[in-house]
Amino acid sequence: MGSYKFFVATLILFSFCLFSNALEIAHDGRALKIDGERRLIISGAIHYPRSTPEMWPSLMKKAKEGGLNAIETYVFWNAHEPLYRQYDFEANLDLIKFLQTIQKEGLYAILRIGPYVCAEWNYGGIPVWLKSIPNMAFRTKNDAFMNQMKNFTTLIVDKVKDKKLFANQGGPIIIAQIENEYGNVIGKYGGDGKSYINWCANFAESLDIGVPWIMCQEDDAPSPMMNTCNGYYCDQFKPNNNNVPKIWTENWTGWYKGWGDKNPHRTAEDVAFAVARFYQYGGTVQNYYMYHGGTNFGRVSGGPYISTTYDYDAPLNEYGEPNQPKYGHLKELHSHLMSMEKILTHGDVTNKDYGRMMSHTIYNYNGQRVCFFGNANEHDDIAINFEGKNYTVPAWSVSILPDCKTEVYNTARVNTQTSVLVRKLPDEAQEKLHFNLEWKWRIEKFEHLTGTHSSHLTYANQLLDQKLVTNDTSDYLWYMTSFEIDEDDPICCEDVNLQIQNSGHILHAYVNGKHIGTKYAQGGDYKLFFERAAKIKKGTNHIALLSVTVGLQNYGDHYDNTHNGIGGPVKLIAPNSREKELTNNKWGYKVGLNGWERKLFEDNNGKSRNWHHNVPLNKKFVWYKTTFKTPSGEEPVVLDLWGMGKGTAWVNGHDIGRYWPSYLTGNNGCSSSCDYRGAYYSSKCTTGCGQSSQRWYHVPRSYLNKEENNLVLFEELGGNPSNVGVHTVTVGKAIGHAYEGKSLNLACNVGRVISDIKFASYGDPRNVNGTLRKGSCHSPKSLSMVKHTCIGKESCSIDVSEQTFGPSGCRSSVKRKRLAVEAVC
Ligand SMILES: *[C@@H]1O[C@H](CO)[C@@H](O)[C@H](O)[C@H]1NC(C)=O
Ligand SMILES: *[C@@H]1O[C@H](CO)[C@@H](O)[C@H](O)[C@H]1NC(C)=O
Ligand SMILES: *[C@@H]1O[C@H](CO)[C@@H](O)[C@H](O)[C@H]1NC(C)=O
Ligand SMILES: *[C@@H]1O[C@H](CO)[C@@H](O)[C@H](O)[C@H]1NC(C)=O
Ligand SMILES: CC(=O)N[C@H]1CO[C@H](CO)[C@@H](O)[C@@H]1O
Repeated sequence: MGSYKFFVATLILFSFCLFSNALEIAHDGRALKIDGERRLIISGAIHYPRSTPEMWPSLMKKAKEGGLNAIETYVFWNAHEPLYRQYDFEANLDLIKFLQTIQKEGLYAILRIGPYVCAEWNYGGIPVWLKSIPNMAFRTKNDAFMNQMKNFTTLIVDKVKDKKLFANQGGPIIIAQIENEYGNVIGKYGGDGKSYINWCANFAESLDIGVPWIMCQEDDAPSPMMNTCNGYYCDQFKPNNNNVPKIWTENWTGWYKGWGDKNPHRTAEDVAFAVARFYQYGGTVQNYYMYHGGTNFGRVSGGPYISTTYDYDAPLNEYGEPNQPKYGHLKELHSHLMSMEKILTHGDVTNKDYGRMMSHTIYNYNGQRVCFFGNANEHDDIAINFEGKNYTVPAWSVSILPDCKTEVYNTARVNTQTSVLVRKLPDEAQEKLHFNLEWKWRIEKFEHLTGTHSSHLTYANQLLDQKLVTNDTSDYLWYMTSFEIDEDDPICCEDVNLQIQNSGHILHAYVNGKHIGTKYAQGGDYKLFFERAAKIKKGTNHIALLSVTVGLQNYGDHYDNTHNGIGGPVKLIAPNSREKELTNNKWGYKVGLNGWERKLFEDNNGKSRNWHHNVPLNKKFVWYKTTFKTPSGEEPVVLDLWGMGKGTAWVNGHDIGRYWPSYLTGNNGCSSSCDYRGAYYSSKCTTGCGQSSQRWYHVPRSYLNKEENNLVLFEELGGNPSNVGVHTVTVGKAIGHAYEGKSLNLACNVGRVISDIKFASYGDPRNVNGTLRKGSCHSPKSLSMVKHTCIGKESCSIDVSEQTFGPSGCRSSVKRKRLAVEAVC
């Protein structure tokens, strides 16, 4: 009895402890203070709708293993409230579950509510239906907008409070954000911009969330809002107030990609340099944008023209696997920074400038010192003498010396392997199951090509903005009109040109039931000019224009007013320049396509008798379907859509996003070598010239059935499905590099072993255009030693030293011997 009572008492006490871990979040000019303690915050952005709930626990685990202590996300209003007061918080929109997953992993959360988010997200995250509210103007002193913003923001804050997810309630959220990068556009809104941002601050404060609010990229953020920095480098940033620490909310780890764009790549050395410099110069809170970029499923990508992959060259790749060496190189940096947390947040700071962009910073706390040696010179390695010892700091790098004597980390010396990913058929023996898929097809039925009289249509005597007609429920909108031509008509009955100004992003034009042309915007100009020959006849003529959007504008001042669809004028022009203008004709509007309405992408929809064999090639507006077997194992699954034109793909009814593999990148501007030195810009170090801008499409494992899956494609431009295949993504080779005194760790994907060592050299190996070569010296035992240690293992670790390899014969001018290895997985 007695012991039973004791047990109950401990249980109660224990649960009391669990629920009373409320944290007090404050800040001073130095750092965020959690329960009175100044802390370093190393955070990474992961957007919940860009992955699946099944992926979240592993993403959080890897983030934590990668040395983060916080996860940041935006909140996506138009995903949660697609229609007025109709909400969606299910599946990958389950914000609460996402925050709870963060909490379970023992991480903090940063909640950027916005609700304007930019984020390459459709329409910057604001629902299009707001536009149908009278007198609406976005992101300025406008009652209609402020009321809706208030309604949604309050809903989110209440939901989050309800589940006790703010830190002062015992939850993970330590910082929240209102608005987003408003400082970039405020000038364009005049005095109303200033009033609006003050209103945002007061409104946010009134929500009484118990943790600090930030406004990123907003120089004159009204107190107590904290201003923060976004950019590739933020070491020179000064907050809006002496009481605000130096916070970096968007450290761009790479860059996003649009249709037609090459693959962006920001080196591990350069990201590490930017981060180390930020902490060298007193920064204490930073967030990687993105830590995991993920996938733009469905129609969520903005832009326009943002691709379906949102990989971002982030530390975790699109599939949630480490992007090596970036992940590992930053992990090492984080562990050093965290080990110096107390000193960095409390120490007295002294700086010394050596000239030529070389500086050192010493933090001294009660006699304990840490040193940063920073060399921002793009060209020269610089040698300094510090307290009687010589140090060489490579160009564009920061060295960290936790005791001011021994360098433990340099941002330019990467000790993590480079993993080269390959996509392969899951099992060569099963090639048939994953490659030679058996396709059926049916045509998308067009009903209004030669007649617009239907009660289902909307009519107007003008050309309407596409998104206002569709409320953005579809990419597709038909604009249709008819007109009579009699013999006296000045343009009667010859070959004419149909000329359409300002349509975009894609236009398919039909005259009297006949397709006369398709055109899509390219090269960043989304206002298409369309002109094609057409035949006009006596009597009634019909024009049907199918206008297609590829993601709505998400950035810029007054971006919400960007016109979509056909802007006009629309004219017929006869060879002798006589014209007929149709701009103010009676136009009928039909939203969406039939196959969508009938949900042909869902499993058992569409009677099988309507699906045919003998698939046509290069035919526009075709639905294709097939089935495929689930690849065994755990490796990420992708569809290879090479051969297809443009459209949408569904797996078991899940919309995996728009596809456009036929959109190729430009031929120029790529190079096989990439110099990490010098400031990064988004076109630096790009790869994939002259190739499909996105060939591979992620299919999350949780979308797959146990054995067989349905795949449906809607093809809009014309393609050939015979190349389509189901592949898995795995590490194909691992290229490792480590300096004397460190160890070299190599690993394949979990479950795969290292099958061969192609190259190994202990000495001063070189990397020549991506190929490893022996340098001036080399231990002859290198290859056999590494083979012996690694082949047949999932991972291996080798100490880089003469003890392991024997003499290398290197001259003393080789300051730092190293080991380079190429392993085949
Ligand atoms: C768009 O949504 C708004 C808000 O629900 C509604 O008032 C409006 O009628 C819708 N527009 C169309 C064309 O459906
Ligand atoms: C949001 O608006 C709806 C009515 O449209 C109202 O019922 C609800 O209370 C509002 N929510 C807030 C938090 O103001
Ligand atoms: C450090 O470098 C200076 C200048 O290059 C050199 O004269 C000196 O001998 C070096 N000291 C040590 C300890 O290597
Ligand atoms: C490396 O590549 C560049 C350009 O691709 C080429 O000019 C150069 O000759 C290559 N260097 C070697 C050593 O192959
Ligand atoms: C000013 C600017 O370009 N901001 C961008 C920073 O990066 C994020 C993510 O890519 C974008 O959403 C912002 O527009």
